[in-house]
Amino acid sequence: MDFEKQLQEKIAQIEALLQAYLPKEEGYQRTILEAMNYSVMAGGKRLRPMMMQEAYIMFGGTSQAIGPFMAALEMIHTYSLVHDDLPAMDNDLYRRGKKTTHHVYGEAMGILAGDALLNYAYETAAKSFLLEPENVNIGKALIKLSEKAGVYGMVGGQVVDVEAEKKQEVITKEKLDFIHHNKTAALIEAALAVGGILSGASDTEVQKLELVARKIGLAFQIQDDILDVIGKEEVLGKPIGSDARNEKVTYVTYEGIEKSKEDVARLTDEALELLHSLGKEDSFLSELFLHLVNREK
Ligand code: GRG
Repeated sequence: MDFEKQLQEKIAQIEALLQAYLPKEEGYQRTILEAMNYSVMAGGKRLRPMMMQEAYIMFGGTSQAIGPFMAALEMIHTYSLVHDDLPAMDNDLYRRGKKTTHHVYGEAMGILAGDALLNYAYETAAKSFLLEPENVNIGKALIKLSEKAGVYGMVGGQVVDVEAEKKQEVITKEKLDFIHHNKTAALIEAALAVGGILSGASDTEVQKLELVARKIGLAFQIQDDILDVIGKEEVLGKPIGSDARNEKVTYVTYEGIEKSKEDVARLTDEALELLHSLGKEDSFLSELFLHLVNREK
């Protein structure tokens, strides 16, 4: 089967999984349940749960216990986007070609929808215990997921980013690396690491998976910065040029477009070499990484 067809099938499977775990829209708090479902089901590439599943399969995982973690990671990713779009942060009105959550439901519901998704993510991930009670790695996977999403991961990166932007600070390359590693790469690290942990990969293998993810995460962020300069709005589903408008220092500011493109390709090559060194069958994951180098959205 060709890659594009496989990709679409995997997206459809992940969306069915998400539907199964998302809440029913009922009760007095119905509005927040609708806002949660709207945010998660508004589209998106579903890369993080996809990567998690591939890492799980790579190390021989076969149980359904990965499902709750896949859904949880996409909920955490979605909450971060919902909060990032709020007036207090980027104040964006469109994402994935649709109105942002606060643009549809108002600011208060936007905040609450993010809070609700973050809580619901852990409620969902913990259901893995019910599916495979004998898997001693589920607790370890929960710790990894929460670390990568929290102050020593994505939230930490976002804090430094927001602070630098507010102060209009001339940001060093070192600080920019910190931001990218945490804000962007940390959830990709969570994806590969949790997949590996749940299927019983060794600590050394999990460390290698995290390094693969770190490189892919950085490449992904650089591509995001490139697309904000030369992307097509109708493909991206959001306006371009927001970094320049916000006078935001990005990887492209430091390195220029051409060097940035080279770095995306170099980091991807390094990640692939490391991935192959694990000695497992990884063909879809490799193809997915290569696909991301040329992504237009
Ligand atoms: C609010 C705690 C908090 C964190 C926000 C995710 C994030 C941190 C900010 C969003 C802005 C941004 C450029 C983040 C870098 C990571 C990134 C490119 C996210 C978009 O991920 P995609 O492209 O999104 O996988 P889709 O829409 O495909 O799911």
